[in-house]
Amino acid sequence: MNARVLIKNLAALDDGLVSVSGWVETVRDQKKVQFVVLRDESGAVQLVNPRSTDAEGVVVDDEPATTISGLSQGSFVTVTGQLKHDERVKLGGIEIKLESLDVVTHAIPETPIAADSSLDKRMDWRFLDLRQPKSNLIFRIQTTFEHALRTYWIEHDFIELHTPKLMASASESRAELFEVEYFDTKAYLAQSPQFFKQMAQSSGFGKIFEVGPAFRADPSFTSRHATEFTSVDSEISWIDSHEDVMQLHEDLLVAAFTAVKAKHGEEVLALFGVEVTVPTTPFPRIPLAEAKEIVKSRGYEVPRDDDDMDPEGERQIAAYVAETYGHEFVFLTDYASSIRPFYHMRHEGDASLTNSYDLIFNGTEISTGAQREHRIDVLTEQAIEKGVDPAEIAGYLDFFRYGVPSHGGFGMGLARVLMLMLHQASIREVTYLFRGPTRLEP
Ligand code: AMO
Repeated sequence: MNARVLIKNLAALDDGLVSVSGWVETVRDQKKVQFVVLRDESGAVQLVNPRSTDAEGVVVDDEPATTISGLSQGSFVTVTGQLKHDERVKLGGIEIKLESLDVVTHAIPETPIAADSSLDKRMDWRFLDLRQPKSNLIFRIQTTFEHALRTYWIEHDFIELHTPKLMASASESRAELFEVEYFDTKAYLAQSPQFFKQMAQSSGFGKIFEVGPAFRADPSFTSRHATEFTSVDSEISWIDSHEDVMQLHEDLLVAAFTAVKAKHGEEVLALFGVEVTVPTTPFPRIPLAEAKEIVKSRGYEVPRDDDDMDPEGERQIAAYVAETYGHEFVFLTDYASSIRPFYHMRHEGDASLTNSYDLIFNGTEISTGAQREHRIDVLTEQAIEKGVDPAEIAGYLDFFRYGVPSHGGFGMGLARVLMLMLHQASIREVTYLFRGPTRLEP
């Protein structure tokens, strides 16, 4: 038997006998000839089966014609046949004239979802929804994106970590914390690898990264929040300020966007109508207070003066940056201490501001980064000021008592980046299996 060929590789082959496997997308069962469009993970191809006739010219029911007549959409099959290049064939200029067709599994003919089904319905049947070429492309892009980040980290001597997701205390804040039974006690699901990526600095690891799950008991139903998401984290020692973290962050994104554009740029344009743009460095940097003024001058006032940028403010500042600098990214820097966690280092000489940033991409936050406070006395004071009981985070505070270098890092939501890169309306579209307040299945 011929070895299986991926459909995308057929075009490069000479005419001759081939074997392909995949699922049935459409069947056109005509009187004199049958057409099947077969799809696999790499593309689609037309199969053609001219019906046989008897001596009087009457069509006879032979194989594989009978099987094709009963073939339901979605069934998985293996076929062999003669590959033929023919410019007249719309689908890729090739077709396969069938010699045999084996049905591996029959699909129930009535598919539960259609192209116009609601997002929620599609998510109920995610395994079928993912058969769409667009979904398949999203996860190939994600693979390339992560691979490019990892290549950058490895080439720059970073160490990969897998920090535990079962924790004895909160890792970000007491809000949005999942509590789980843990034998005779309680454990919490990690909201971020924050504490343990900082621990690696105290351990003398220098530069680290982690790509792993993070959990937030966030009851909201926005398009950009999930209760479980993949967090892309990195942390580096010996920095002078958050500027060093921002430089690392933009270099990583340039590497990842370059790889995605090179490998998938044409397909993204064809399927999503989106041009992948490799960002130029340095990305624009705007202190938060100034960004709020800019947004105000555009006619939108961010509610409450001491608060974070809200989603509309993020969209407005992104529009300003796009118009002024032609850039899709902007670092908003120097957030007020009042809205940042206790572990962010504050400005020397102005404790009201932090050495921190948020990264906005196409109008939505994708990341938070900061220089960390590494001086144990200042860190403890800041914790107390924020209402964090030092006794509760005693293990974390110990990391700073036995020597630790200056350091900083960032956390970035993987799905947010993909959603904004591909101009998708929700992270549900770019998450393999979304988890939200009312979704635990499939
Ligand atoms: P922060 O809480 O801002 O910072 O989270 C970092 C990034 O993670 C993503 N994110 C989410 N994505 C989907 N659903 C959610 N519920 C969700 N929450 C957060 C966002 C966000 O920008 N420890 C710090 C990072 C650091 O300083 O290193 C932290 O977790 O893209």
